[in-house]
Amino acid sequence: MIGQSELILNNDGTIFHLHLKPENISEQIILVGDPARVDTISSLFESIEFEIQNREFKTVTGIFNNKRLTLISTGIGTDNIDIVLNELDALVNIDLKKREIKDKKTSLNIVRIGTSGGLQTDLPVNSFVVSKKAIGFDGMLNFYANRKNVCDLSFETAFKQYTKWDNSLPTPYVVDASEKLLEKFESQEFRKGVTISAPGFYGPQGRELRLPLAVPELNRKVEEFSFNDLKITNFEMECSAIYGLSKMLGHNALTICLIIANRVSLTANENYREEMKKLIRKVLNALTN
Ligand code: R1P
Repeated sequence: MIGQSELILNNDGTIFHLHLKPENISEQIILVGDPARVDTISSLFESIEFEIQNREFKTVTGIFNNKRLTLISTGIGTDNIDIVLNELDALVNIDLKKREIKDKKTSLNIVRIGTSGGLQTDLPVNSFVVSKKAIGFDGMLNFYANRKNVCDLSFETAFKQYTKWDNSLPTPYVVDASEKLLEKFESQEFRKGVTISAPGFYGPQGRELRLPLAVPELNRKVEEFSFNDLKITNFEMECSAIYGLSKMLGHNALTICLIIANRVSLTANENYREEMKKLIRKVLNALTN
């Protein structure tokens, strides 16, 4: 039996942060960072069955293309992903009344639609990137036992060697996307890339405003690095933890991002919302057709 303090439930029986019961969610989950993006997506739904918000976690379950989908905003960062992934898994794989892990496990399909900064000159603003691999600069997965069983250790070693990784930073971890979900995005309009998830927007992604960086040459090395013909394409802040925890818990995960800034050409599209709507439609169609 899992203790009350370890799996906190609200008085109405919902799970602590997400405020959800098992029957409120579909097995097809779409994660976004921004709660407003949940509304943008749900405005395309044929019908809405359920809606709730607590803090930055806004959930809508409804029907698109005759398929039941659940949208959840995660807010920013891998620390929030730790909450969202563990609570989603508990909703399907733990009997909340008995506080016991179920014998029969359920696998969720978890797709993140995000915004991101490009790291290669041939990846212009408004491109769509599907993350084949995620590199976690956040360190979150290192808190779980046996994370090596789900990580690409040869990629990790090559990356650490090439960048002469500074061990005062969190140890980077590398996890692959779900092959099953990747197959739905084979079209050339989706660039297949490697995505770094950083534990911050400024220093951890090499942005220098008033504070100097601990490792000023890191972004240059990241841009140059390649391994088995794969280059690192983009920076965002959630993918690594989604891939890592999904693999450990037995779920399928994929991240697709709109590039809204290019860190090499120093360009950005602050008015990205129309492009985001195009990406949303493409992803919804790919998932439901
Ligand atoms: C930073 O501005 C936020 O935008 C990106 C980053 O991952 C981070 O969450 O994604 P979202 O637009 O999905 O939030």
